[in-house]
Amino acid sequence: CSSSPKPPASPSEKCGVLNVTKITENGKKVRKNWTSSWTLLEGTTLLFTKGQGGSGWFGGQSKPEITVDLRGGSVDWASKDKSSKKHVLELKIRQGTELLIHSENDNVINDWYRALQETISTHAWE
Ligand code: I3S
Repeated sequence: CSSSPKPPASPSEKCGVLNVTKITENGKKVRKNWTSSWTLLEGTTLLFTKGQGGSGWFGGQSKPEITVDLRGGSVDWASKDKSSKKHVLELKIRQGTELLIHSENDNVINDWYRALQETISTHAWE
């Protein structure tokens, strides 16, 4: 989050490029559409924008494609039947929406797993 207006980043602020797809919306299964997305975690909000090649979305004209409130959600490693890829997280959020989040890099995805879990558990009672 180098272009963040308030460095240094707090633990609840994180960004990077991830592959993301919705798999369920309003409790209904939807067709996968893996998209490389610039991803920003800020507080309890997770935003995805279409891949910007790492330039970020501050100062860019791109608008968030998906905005997620993590409160009341859950994150876990996706089971094999959800994706054939390695390093995939399954994020369940309110209103019956499920996303898969993937990175080729296991350090990257492990960091995201920790950050998302920390955010969700910290705000579990809100
Ligand atoms: O769960 P699925 O249906 O096997 O997911 C795969 C498909 O979405 C596939 O696209 P099309 O079948 O729409 O062409 C994607 O290319 C694959 O990446 C999906 O599977 P993985 O296992 O990569 O999530």
